[in-house]
Amino acid sequence: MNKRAVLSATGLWTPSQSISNDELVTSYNTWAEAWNKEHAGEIEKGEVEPKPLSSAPFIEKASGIKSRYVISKESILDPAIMAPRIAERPNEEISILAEIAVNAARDALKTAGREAKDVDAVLVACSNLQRGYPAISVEVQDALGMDNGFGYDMNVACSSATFGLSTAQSMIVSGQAKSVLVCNPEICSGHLNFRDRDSHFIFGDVATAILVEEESRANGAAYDILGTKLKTRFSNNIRNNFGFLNRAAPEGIGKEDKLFVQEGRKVFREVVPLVANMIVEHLAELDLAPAQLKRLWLHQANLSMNHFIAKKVMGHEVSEEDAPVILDEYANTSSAGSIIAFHKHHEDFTRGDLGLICSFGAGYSAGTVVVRKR
Ligand code: CO8
Repeated sequence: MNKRAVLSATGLWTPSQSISNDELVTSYNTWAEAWNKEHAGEIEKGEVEPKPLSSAPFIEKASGIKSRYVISKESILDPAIMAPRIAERPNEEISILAEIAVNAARDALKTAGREAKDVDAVLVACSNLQRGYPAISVEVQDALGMDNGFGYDMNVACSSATFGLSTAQSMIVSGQAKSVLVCNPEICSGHLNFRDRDSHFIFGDVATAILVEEESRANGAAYDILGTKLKTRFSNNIRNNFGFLNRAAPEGIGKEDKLFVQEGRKVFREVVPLVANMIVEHLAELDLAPAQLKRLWLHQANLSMNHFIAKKVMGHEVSEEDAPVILDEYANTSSAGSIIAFHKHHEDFTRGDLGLICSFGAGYSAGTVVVRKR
């Protein structure tokens, strides 16, 4: 008989520094005004467009974001730099991505009352991997002190965590592993263009972890994983052309598309129906009605996007209790967003309560995971 998988615990690591919309906008506008002054002649001749100014009220109204946590605040806000500054580390030292993954992993293990030796596999599933090899997950495995098992890295952009959860579930069901740690270290500030007015406010840094175990190991705090559903559909509307072949291009590093770029409006329009339909389909496949769900832990990219999706699924306006928001404090943390929402808003669940974790983003990619409190 197939084994069954449970979500035993989640973990969270949050950077100590946070940037408010006002701070971010002051930095951007200082840079933009200086740039416009420097290029006044060309602007007057119509040779270049002036840099438009950003606005904190716009950011909050358009996205719901009020602040974001970052690893390197000072350099991001310095108009002369406007990027994180994270020093390279010697090979003998743990890499920053592995370090924050380990912090979140330890939090999840502690919550579940487990030790690293109880874990068979580590998946590092996130949007931006620090290097090609050795896999970050193998470094995490080593840093946690796991003597056995294996690890590999996965990237499905904002859906990395739900795809990772689904992979972990499959490993348990097939008998390949009894306990899998899925880590989502997201240093989004590394790939964000802080000089692009349309996207400079979108992302923050964080790490989450999810412990998925065989049912026989579960304690009372765990959640049955009733089902997972994954979907991808190719789109150029969210794209980042950074990669190892950049140095091979005769034209050099080239355009600003080696950082995050998106057509935000198109993403909004196309992803809302895709995700709402997917949730309804997934619930129907499990013989569940939307009204049976106590909570939607949705991807945290845009507040109105979540309102539209939740309303389409539930058939009525939803409260913050039905679909919690962490976007205001954390901004978009890519794959970690729905996991932070779950982590911070599940303690009131009692036996039998149903909820849905849902991600969506670049690819396009979307993942849904239906869970029931044991
Ligand atoms: N300040 C003031 N005005 C602004 C600003 C600003 N900062 N930005 C834009 N405006 C102006 C525009 O110029 C425009 O003016 P006009 O009407 O005169 O042309 C007006 O405001 C409206 O602009 P938009 O149409 O762009 O504004 P929207 O209301 O659409 O809001 C959003 C923009 C918030 C970006 C919104 O479209 C959105 O959130 N869309 C969904 C995006 C989304 O979900 N993306 C998912 C990406 S995440 C992902 O997949 C992970 C990728 C990997 C992570 C990598 C880490 C970096």
